[in-house]
Amino acid sequence: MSDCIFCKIARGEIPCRKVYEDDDVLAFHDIHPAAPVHFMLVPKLHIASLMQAEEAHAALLGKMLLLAPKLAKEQGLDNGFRTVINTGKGGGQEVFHLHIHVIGGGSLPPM
Ligand code: IU
Repeated sequence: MSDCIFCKIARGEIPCRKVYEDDDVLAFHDIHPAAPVHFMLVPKLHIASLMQAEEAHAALLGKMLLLAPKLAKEQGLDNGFRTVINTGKGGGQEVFHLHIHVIGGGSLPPM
């Protein structure tokens, strides 16, 4: 989607603090971190939210989930981390391009 901010970041049109990139996925630090380490994994393909994810996206979603612990470890989160996917307005989603938050490095309150 041409006017989606995360699509623009994924295309390199808007700068980000990159954590990881391959042909399918970009990871970058959140501009308003909720903890000492807070980055997001986004698919380069525009999927508005988890509600719009389909069977055809299964491998992509699996790849993102498996990247989360790998990148978290690279960011120093040896002791664990939290993953969050806000979905839809009712789920607190603000940017309508699917993303997985990876948060850690401090003491997180129980959910
Ligand atoms: P949410 O799951 O849609 O609520 O989270 C969107 C996140 O995207 C939020 O934590 C923002 O700080 C973050 N973000 C960003 O890192 N860079 C941006 O240009 C924009 C939002 I817009």
